[in-house]
Amino acid sequence: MKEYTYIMIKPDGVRKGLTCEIVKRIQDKGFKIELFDVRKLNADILAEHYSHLVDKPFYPTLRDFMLSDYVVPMLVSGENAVLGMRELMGPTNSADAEEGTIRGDFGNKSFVTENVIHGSDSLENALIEIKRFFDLDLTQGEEFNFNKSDKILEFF
Ligand code: IDP
Ligand code: MG
Repeated sequence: MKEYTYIMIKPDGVRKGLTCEIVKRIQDKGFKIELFDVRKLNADILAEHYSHLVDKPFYPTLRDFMLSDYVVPMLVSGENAVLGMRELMGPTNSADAEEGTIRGDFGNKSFVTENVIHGSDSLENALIEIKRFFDLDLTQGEEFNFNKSDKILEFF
């Protein structure tokens, strides 16, 4: 089934100049980047995005990191895109991530927060995150005709 997932290069990935390398890895795996953006997040959208973590002691560190620089939100599609992207990324802690995964190759192995990339963890959350970051109402498995020029005008 054609799936949609929400991917976001985090500030450490942008600062390390990894945007093109990550885009290439996503495309080489056969996925399509439907929408691509560069922007700074604000505290409100981040607290929504990480609502499962706002009460954790490390949340202020995570928030300051995520707001520290530009991020690259992407809407990615393809067969098995949600799980396939999680595999390409590797596990949350870069120290546990295998070589050849994005986090394994580029994440900070001494600091779990700096793991370069976000990817939705379920089909349902992917749609919620796509709505949150791109204001699009998608359905998994359905074709959608993306009007890229509209989105570019909307977000820049
Ligand atoms: P995920 O990004 O692999 O889905 P989540 O548990 O949703 O992992 O956590 C979101 C992000 O919060 C992680 O990618 C990482 O940047 C940060 N994070 C998760 N757990 C910790 C922790 O124990 N200490 C510090 N930062 C963490
Ligand atoms: Mg997560």
